[in-house]
Amino acid sequence: MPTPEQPRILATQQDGVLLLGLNHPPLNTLDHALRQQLYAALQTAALDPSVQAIVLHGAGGNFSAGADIREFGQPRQPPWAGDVALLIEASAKPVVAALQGVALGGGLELALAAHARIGTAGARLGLPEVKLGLLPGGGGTQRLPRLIGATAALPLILEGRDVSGDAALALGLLDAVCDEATLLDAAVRKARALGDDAAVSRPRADGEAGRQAGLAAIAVQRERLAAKPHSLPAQRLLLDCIQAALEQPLEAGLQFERQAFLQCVASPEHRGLAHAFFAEKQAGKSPAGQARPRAVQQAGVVGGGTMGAGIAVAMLNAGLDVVLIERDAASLQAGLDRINSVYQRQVDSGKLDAAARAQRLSRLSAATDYAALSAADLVVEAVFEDMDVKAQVFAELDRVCRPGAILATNTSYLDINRIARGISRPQDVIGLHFFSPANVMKLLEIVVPEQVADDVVATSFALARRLRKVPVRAGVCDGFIGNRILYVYREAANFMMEDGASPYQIDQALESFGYAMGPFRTADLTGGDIGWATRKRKAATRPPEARYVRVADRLCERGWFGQKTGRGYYLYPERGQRGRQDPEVLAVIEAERAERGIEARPFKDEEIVRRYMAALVNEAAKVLEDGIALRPADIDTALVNGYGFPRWRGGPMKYADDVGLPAILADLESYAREDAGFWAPSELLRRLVREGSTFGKLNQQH
Ligand code: 3H9
Repeated sequence: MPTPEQPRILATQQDGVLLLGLNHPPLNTLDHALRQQLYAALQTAALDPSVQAIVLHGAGGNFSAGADIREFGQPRQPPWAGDVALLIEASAKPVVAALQGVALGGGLELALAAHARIGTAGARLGLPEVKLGLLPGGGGTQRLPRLIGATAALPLILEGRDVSGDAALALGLLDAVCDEATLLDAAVRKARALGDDAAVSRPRADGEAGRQAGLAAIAVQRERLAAKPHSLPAQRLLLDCIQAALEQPLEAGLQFERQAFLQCVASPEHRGLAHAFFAEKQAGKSPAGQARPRAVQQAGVVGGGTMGAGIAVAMLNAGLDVVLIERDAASLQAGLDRINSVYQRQVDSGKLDAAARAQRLSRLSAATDYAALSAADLVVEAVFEDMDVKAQVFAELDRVCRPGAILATNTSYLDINRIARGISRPQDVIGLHFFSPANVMKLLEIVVPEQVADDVVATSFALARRLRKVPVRAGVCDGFIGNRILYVYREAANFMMEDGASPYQIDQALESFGYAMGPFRTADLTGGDIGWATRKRKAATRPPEARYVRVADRLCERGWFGQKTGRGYYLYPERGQRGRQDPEVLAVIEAERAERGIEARPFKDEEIVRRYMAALVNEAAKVLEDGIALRPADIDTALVNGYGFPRWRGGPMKYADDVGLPAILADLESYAREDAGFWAPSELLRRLVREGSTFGKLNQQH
């Protein structure tokens, strides 16, 4: 409960207009205390003859980020956000919502119940509940379609997308837009102007034609969801709710929505998505304590290949000035062409307008001389993955960059400690491991070498936020967090393939588990040559007794690198099409088995998933044990955002807790009877099982 010094509602009066400020910083989430106090304030206002109208606003720059997600795991306490919304809607005195900062979820639902809405142009309005496996439970599925029409409301609710104040005005979601300084005055004027007309019931935005269009749009979405291997219960239920909004009176629709919301709150998908949300928040906090980030405005990118170009675009999009460096004029032009073509595709698809592209490109410059980096605050090296090449680049950077500039490498596996030790300022060297395409993929592994300064780590986390990336701190080892774990569970898939499961069955089993693509389909997409290079690199350090499956090498030797060569594990007769099974690949696998004397055995899909997950979780536990990842939530965040792990399962560590760590350990122990080296259970996993603990409890220790 709030102390008397920290009321959740700040009430002031301005000439008969009562201003009620939501006051639960920083985001004014609608926790129980806030709902209770707001409900009471509205009841009092109804009876107070000095109050003629009410303005609802948010203190501290935000209206509200919606319900307090942490409360969903606890017993529900009235009043609900929906009850408060009903009171607002039924108020005989006009209520105007003044929106700035975020107005999301339950926050926007309160505003939807008001008699008018005024917002700032930059406000972010939306119903993002679906991203948490929920649906708007405070009347949003009923009031938004009534206000702006079902066809416009449907994508906003189904995708959980937010819109700016300007866009909301165009949709009819806001009645007016103004700047922050005048927001409250404008809302007060509006509340007075509404006078006694406020309580008059509002007509639906849709006529009969709109209603039919809405029903048709719902039918299309139902078909789309039915065709997906996995959709959230919330996605199906919210369509039912919007349909109810078109077919039933408000009161019945609200009842329907409340039941659907309760179903979503109880779903494992909600628990998984809420876990992923909080895991990201935890992972995103800089481990460098109070260290203050260095200022970054000018960035350099060395190397204009696919990765470097993507990094440059990400930085330009975030408002940074970028200098691109390449070794010669032709390579530089190729790099610039790549950047231009990324933007061209965005303009062609309508995601970006030509003026915004021009603005971003105006901050890009290019050079073949490293001296152009002399004023850079941060440089990211994205050249060929070779220690000697990288060492040369860092020697150049050491020579030309100003003192205090941050020197980052985008290597995926090289020893960053060695790179740092090779120059005169190891404290400024850090790993920024982007994922391809770097302007799209969310994950950013921030790899911290031994000598790095705290403020360099803090700057990297601040930069990630600016680039809208999801950062995870990683220690230095071959593959850091994600690629190190990936290598092991891919091996488990290879073993199963050699032992009798086809790559197609393995993909299908893991796609049913929730991956958008199974491991072999993914290998075809990324290019078989990439994995081939990794395997060649690791060959020297692979223990001679370790099992090694040669199928992938056999395909690469034939030039079958996947989609880009028209065949890999699958056949791709036409570009962009989903691959077809290839009998010749099955013959290659059969030949390998014959050579090794392996008799194929049948696999059930369930066993495929269990082995894959046991390998993944076991290596993840070793990554924790070695201090490469700080906490299980960081691994969940990395695997969900960079490796396609189904988000609605929360992440592999959450999955392991859900299945039960003793069950995972028992699987490992039984598989270890076949191959004691590969399946050796991690010490951490054994300890957690002994202590009856979980990865979730480990998270709480941080
Ligand atoms: C809902 O409304 C259901 C209703 O329909 C029905 C009701 C019946 N709850 O992200 P940040 C925490 S469902 C609890 O770093 P930003 C966050 O964990 C809700 N906590 O700030 C962090 O805590 P900590 C629908 C929340 O400026 C701190 O606040 N709403 C919530 O980068 C700062 O967060 C949503 O889904 C919450 N709702 O981004 C919005 N929101 O410091 C979810 C945040 O301890 N929130 N926290 O780590 C967001 O998307 C972003 O937080 C937001 C601000 C964009 C708002």
